Amino acid sequence: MGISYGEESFEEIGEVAQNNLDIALVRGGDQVVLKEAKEEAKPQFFGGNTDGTPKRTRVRSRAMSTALRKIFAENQRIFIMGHRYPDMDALGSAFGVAYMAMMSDKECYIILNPKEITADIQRALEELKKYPELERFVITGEEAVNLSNEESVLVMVDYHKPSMSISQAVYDEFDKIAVIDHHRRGDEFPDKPLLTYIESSASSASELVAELIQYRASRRSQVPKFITTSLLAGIYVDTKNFTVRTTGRTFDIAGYLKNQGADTSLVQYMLSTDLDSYLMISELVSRSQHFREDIVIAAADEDRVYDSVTVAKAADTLLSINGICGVCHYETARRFDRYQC
Ligand SMILES: [Mn+2]
Repeated sequence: MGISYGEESFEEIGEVAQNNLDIALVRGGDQVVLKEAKEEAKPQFFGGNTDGTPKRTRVRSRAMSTALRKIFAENQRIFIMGHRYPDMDALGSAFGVAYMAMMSDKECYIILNPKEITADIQRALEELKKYPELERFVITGEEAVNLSNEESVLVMVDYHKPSMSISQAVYDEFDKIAVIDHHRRGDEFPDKPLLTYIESSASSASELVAELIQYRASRRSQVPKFITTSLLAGIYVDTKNFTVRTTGRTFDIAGYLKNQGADTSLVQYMLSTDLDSYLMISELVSRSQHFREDIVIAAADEDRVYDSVTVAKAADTLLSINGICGVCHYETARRFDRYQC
């Protein structure tokens, strides 16, 4: 909750209350932030972690790295799952977590649904074939349910809403759960997770996970090239090539990944567009119409389904056109009940 009061206008008090709510979310939720609507007022925190600071700190990331290591030490099998139709950020962060499990000498598994693979993930999986020792981590939801035991933990990466899980059966199977995400926390959330690392100021889950790896890495251990490259690709997609949500820390960690052997031309390849999807993107772009001078809407046919990557790329293409500052894909907006403007 975010609460404010004072002698300012309702609008200003409302703004401070909203801001307080944001602070509560950044701090991990489960708390109330109260602050009077005037410049010099200090916020008060109730519940959650009372003496935490609202800013993202390296101390916190180091603490998370240690906490995760402890959770891994207490378990035998580490299962990692992203959101449905995973993108490179979900896959990159999943492999990053898998690397940490490897450093703890644990068995680890990454859950993917072969029926929900987009073109960029397909290219990454092709590349993965060159790394048989990593490829064997990838399993289906059914396999995960069979493999899970008392000493198993599930790490959710790049999402936190249970209903967005690649496999609902896998989510239901676990009561020990850790969450690593960069999306603003919503209402729907797992019950009593062992660890919650939600940092909405981070560009991507890959950025968060790469930082966790950085704190654990020793000079002896070389992070496999596939993993550093996937993490970097995750940062690329979520920041649209370092143009949005990018902070100094994003560049810091990108530099670290590059020094660890990340291959930028491979990133380019993984994120490239093939002719079929290029044609679908063009199809959407060609159907766009001005809604206002600076906003266009691309409305698809009622019965035509585009995957989210295609939709996002079409929106990016339209946004790169001079004078356009908002793009709205009608079907997406209707289905997900939100506008990507
Ligand atoms: Mn992401």
